[in-house]
This record gives sequence, C-alpha cells and structure tokens, in this order.
Amino acid sequence: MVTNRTFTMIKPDAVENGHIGAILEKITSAGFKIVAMKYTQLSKRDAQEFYAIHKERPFFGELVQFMTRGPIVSAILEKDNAVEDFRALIGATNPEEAAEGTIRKLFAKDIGENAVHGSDSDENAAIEGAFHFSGREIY
Ligand code: RTP
Ligand code: MG
Repeated sequence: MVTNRTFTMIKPDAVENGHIGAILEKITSAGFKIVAMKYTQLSKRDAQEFYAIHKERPFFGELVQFMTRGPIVSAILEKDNAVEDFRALIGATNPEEAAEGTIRKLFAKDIGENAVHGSDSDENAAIEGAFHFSGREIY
C-alpha cells in the first residue's frame, strides 16, 4: 500500500506565480492519481518539524521562512513506483540542473524556491503524508 504512494507540496513560490493548475496537470498527465489534497499554509513550527532533517544546514532558516510565507497545496499521490517516478517528474533540486520538461525546469526560480517537494523514500512518503493528512482525508 505505502510503497505506491508519494507526498508532494506545491511550494509558496509556485502558488504565488499562479502555477497550481499547470503543475497538477503535469502530475495527473504523468499517471499519478491524487488520493488526498489540501490548500493550506505551514506554521513556522510545522515547517521546522517537516524539514527537521535539514536543521543543521546553512539554508534551514531561509527554507523555513520560504515555506511559511504563503499558502501551499499538499497532496498524496498514487502510482506504481511513485517515489522514484515523481522525483524524475520534478527534476533536480536546482532547476539549472533539472532535465528539460521537468516541473522544476519549467516552474522553479532557483535551488531554494524550487516550486515543488517530492518525498525521497517510501518511508518518508508515509511519514510526510501522515504529517499532513488524517486517515479520513485520504481516498
Ligand atoms: P524537497 O525535499 O523539497 O523535495 O527537495 P529536494 O529533496 O530536492 O532537496 P533537499 O536537499 O531535501 O532540500 C530541501 C529543500 O531545501 C531548499 N534548499 N535550499 N539554498 C540552498 O542551497 C538550498 N538547498 C536546498 C530547497 O527548497 C529544497 O527543495
Ligand atoms: Mg528532500
């Protein structure tokens, strides 16, 4: 069950720039089924907890500031091989290094403001999905 799901956020930069519709279109066209979705805004505490793995990194403060500055769309996606296929669809963290046609190549500004999040493992997909959604919000 868990292994065919991933978790994503459309980050504040992409929401501000009006890219929600285009990004969801790329996601569903690539064969991902949306099983949970919400429009929400992270508190500072939410962002610090969500990205706790990066708390010693020099960009942590900037990352928390960025991720809390406006609303996001969070979603759980289902597809065979979801985690790996979604990371391929979004492209490299730095849009300058992202492949043509990837979501970050198309919509990201730079390595910090990079339009979307994608879980990096099945284990983290399950943790991150549960962070954002209760069982009753997943269909
Ligand atoms: P994400 O977790 O958001 O899907 O991104 P990722 O796996 O591709 O990259 P990760 O290393 O997990 O970094 C998380 C987010 O932190 C910001 N970042 N800024 N200024 C910088 O050097 C820098 N490096 C990373 C980005 O928003 C990145 O997506
Ligand atoms: Mg990551």
